[in-house]
Amino acid sequence: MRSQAPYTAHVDTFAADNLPPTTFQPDFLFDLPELQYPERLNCAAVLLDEAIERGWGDRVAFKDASTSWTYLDLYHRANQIAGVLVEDLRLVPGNRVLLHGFNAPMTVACWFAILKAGGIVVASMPVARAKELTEVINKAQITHALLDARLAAELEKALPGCPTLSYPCPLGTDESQGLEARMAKRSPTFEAVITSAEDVALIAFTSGTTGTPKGCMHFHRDVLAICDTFAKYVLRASADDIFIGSPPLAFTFGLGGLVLFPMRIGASGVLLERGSPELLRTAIREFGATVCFTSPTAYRMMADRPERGDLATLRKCVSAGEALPAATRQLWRETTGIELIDGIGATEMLHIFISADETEAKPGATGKPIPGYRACVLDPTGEPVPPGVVGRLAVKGPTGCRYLADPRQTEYVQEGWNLTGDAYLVDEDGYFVHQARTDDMIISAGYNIAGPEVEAALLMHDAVRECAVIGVPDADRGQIVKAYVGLRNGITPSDELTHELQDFVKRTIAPYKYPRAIEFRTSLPRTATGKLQRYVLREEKTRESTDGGSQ
Ligand code: 3UK
Repeated sequence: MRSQAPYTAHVDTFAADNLPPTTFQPDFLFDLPELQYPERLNCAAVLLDEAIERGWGDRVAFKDASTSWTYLDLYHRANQIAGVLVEDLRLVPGNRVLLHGFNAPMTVACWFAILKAGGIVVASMPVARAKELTEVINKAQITHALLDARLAAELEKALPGCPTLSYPCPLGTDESQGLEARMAKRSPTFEAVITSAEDVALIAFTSGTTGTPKGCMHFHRDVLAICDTFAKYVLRASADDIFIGSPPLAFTFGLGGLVLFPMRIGASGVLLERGSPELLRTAIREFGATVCFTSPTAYRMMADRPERGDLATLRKCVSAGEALPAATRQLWRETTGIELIDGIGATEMLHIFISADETEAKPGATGKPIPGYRACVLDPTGEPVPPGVVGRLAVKGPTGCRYLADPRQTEYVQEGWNLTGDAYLVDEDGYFVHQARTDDMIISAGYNIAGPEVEAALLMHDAVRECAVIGVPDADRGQIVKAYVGLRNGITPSDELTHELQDFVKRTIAPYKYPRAIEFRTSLPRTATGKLQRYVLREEKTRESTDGGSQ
């Protein structure tokens, strides 16, 4: 019998050709009724064209400092850009398109245009440098680029090393070859390419702490699945909500929270070019935002001396990217009256898979597997551990890890489970409690110590603004716990303060976990998405000891 190849709209089959073999892919679960998607589906048409069909055309879709677009405005622009991609830039379904811009309505229009035209979106952070862009472009064999003209210099540096990229097109310029000039000649209607639900829609690159970045491939149906699980069951926002947040759209946390979730329900999103905690706090008031997506650190900083009324419009606040310390949860509740919705997500999983809404939240715990997902904690041999025992977090659901041509697939996916690289335990109530990234566990004198637990304790002290805890080599103990501490404004480092912080930790958690070394820093190394880079501190330490040894 001849087996029939599955339907695809992709003429350029690069993405499908580079999917991991089925045996290396995770199991996928579609238990929920809302996850029964049709075989043919274009997620951009569902989110945008169907919004118009539903009569949402006059509602505000996106705002930024200077623009306010209705759904109809967004629809017309996305269609014109799709026309430019196909007619001017010869895009063929399945081509990869780099989207290199700030969080802005125009970036969202480009995102929809690429998908409506059957292309695959590869979004990059505005802060990406030529080296990072080159890696991404070559890895994903990118043919087209839509980029903010202000970021053109960096891409130009990358271009000589990127033979596949033939069609870069700048936006935000009055050049005749620029996107806006080309759009003016294109129709505001565009028939979306009828993709398969299993055609690749996005290749999202991991923020990557070590090694070359990994491209995570997500299908058209995956984009809807995150709206129909986390957003529908945990966030439970409404059409009147105004979403806001700091994560870049190139980070899937931001894409979901600021674009996909509001659009799935006809709500609106505020897009900020720069999302520092101060700017975010001011923008929340200016735009009357009601739903916020940002990192634990940003919540902590926003709670620091807000002006009266600053955060008053907020209704729901989602924290992800890093573990949420209990002190930050408490501070946010005291400042705003809002119980944070913590959720662990990953680029490989597209969005959040363990969380708890504001009524179920438990301080210090992330939550439980959200509807549509299953999770467990495994020992080194792959067997589930009993409650209370720390092991490796394993998860499966409607989304999962499919690396673009990467041998690390077999590290992330084992026996059908996605292994996120996090150490977790499940407590007596069935809540999943984050311990550390598996590589951030510290082993000191035979004890396992999770760096983030020590950080959470330090953050309860009034003097501490931010901190990072790592294990550093020690002749007697193998490793000792070392804390790098940033102090709040007006507080100066001293030996007394070191002792006070050490005693404070000893009183707060099991005393053997206290930081034997403390170093004060004015800032800590973070990724473009705001995550602490503990490995940078570890490397610094290794360099110091090798340099020291050679003297
Ligand atoms: C860590 C957390 C404890 C964890 C992300 C929401 O962060 C996202 O994706 P990344 O690929 O990183 C994944 C890793 O980050 N992490 C994320 N959230 C939490 N640790 N508590 C949390 N709440 O180590 C995870 O493996 O950058 C987050 C939505 C989409 C995302 N891509």
